Amino acid sequence: MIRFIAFSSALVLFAGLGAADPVVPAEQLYFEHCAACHGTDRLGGTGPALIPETLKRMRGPKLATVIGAGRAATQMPAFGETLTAEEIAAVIDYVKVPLKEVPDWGPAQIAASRQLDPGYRPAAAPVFDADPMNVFLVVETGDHHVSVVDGDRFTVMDRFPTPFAVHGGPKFTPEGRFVFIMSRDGWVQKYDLWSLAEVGRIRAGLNSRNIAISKDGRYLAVANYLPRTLTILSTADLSVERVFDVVARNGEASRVSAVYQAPQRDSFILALKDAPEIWEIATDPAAEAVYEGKVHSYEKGMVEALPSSEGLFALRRIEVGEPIDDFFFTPDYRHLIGASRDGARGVVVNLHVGREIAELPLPGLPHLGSGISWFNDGRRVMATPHLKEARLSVIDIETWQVVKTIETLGPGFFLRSHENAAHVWADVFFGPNRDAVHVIDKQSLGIVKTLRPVPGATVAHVEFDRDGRHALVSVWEDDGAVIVYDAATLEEVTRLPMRKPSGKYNVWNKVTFSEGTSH
Ligand code: DHE
Repeated sequence: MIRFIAFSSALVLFAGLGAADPVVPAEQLYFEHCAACHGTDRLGGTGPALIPETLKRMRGPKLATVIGAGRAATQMPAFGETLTAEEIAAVIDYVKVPLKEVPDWGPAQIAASRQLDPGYRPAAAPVFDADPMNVFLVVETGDHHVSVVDGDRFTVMDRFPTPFAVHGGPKFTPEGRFVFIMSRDGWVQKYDLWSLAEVGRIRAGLNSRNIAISKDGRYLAVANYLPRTLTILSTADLSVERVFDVVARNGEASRVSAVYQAPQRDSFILALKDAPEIWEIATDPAAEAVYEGKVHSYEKGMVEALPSSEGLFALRRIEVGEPIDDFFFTPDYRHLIGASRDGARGVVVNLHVGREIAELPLPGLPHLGSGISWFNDGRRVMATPHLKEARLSVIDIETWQVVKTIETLGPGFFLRSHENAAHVWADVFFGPNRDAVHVIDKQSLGIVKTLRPVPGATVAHVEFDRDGRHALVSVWEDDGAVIVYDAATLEEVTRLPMRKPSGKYNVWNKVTFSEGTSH
């Protein structure tokens, strides 16, 4: 091994200081052992990107364990025999250093990453006899697969590999046939639920946040952290329709906190994470919004400034008091409730008039993206968990008052219900009671039962079937399970073994924008 001397302390490994052992720079270790799969630029290859933007968001085993012991069911080998503990620590320090430069990832690079499956043959009708609108997708984060589950018989109809580290909800075309799945490394995978087959994939960003599909199902918006862009893809063939540089009015480039479809408005709505702006992008070709700014248009050349215009992808900006990190929409998509990650208050933005109209006391990191709404005693309320406090806040969305604070056994991540269900299910994701899920009466707002599906094992995320008769709960462990409960009796019906299942998504509930689910 070569001895390097001019390297920053973060990148240099001193193996046995004072002894005769060689000093091996971490960069060299990276190139020798990691670059072949993770890329010389650390942006990923057959393995995921190794950059702080992705790594600091990963839950699960510590990096040292992954490097030392490998990752089961993946091509990640164990380096415990090849590298010393100090060498492993040095590689970890190395991959935690931000990239000096973010490479260009514009329309040309995105388009070049597109891979359509040559073996894909679209079926004329579903290749199974289950109700195609009552199918669930279960994201299994343990080995990066998705299981396709028949929502009546609770059997697995297909299990397919996904890109590494899928995050957020997959998005379905309006008729429920195709689904799009996004990974934190910016890959978007298209899967045909009728044919039970992958159609293709494309890397729409280098580090991405979430995706949204347009009302007509023709466009998919991908919210990116790296680069500072919003990519719009054609859902038909995954080609690039448009890449917006996300630049605020003040000229600052910004990450996108998240993007969602607003069905009644026929638009995408996104919030900028680094600037106090909300963007609305028309998905209706007849939209009257005014376009401002610069875009990349793949078909028309690299960068162009469109004239102030109306129509498809017209952009409207709404200025707010501070950047919004996490947000929720009222079911009519008239109001957005937003919160910044460090703040203790929420703001209500009226999207029609384009300004803040109210404030809400929401300390302890409300996780508004998990919010759901329902009717309580004739008034519409929404509820949100808090990532740092053991409680749920229930808010009247006409008066903007917190009507109830429900104390829980620990901070939770997700909430779920269904129009036909009497209860809200709330996991306790953090702390000593993370094996518990509370079942809360939608009218009395009291906890009626606390289930512990597998004592000691983390419980995360609930999803209902299309009729709201069953609630599916994830046991978020490597040898975990999805447990099906009768939503009325709260008794277990069956359990399906799964590899660290996280989100579950019912086609019907998603395409109909069920009020009990997040979108
Ligand atoms: Fe998520 C959805 C943000 C950490 C699992 N998460 C979302 C969405 C956002 C978000 C904006 C909505 C996207 C959508 O569905 O279109 N998540 C964040 C964070 O800011 C946070 C706290 C930090 C981060 O890592 O970025 C975070 N999320 C996590 C996790 O640690 C979880 C538990 C495991 C993981 O996969 O990383 C996790 N997030 C999920 C899941 C959904 C999700 C399962 C989809 C929920 C749904 O029902 O739609």
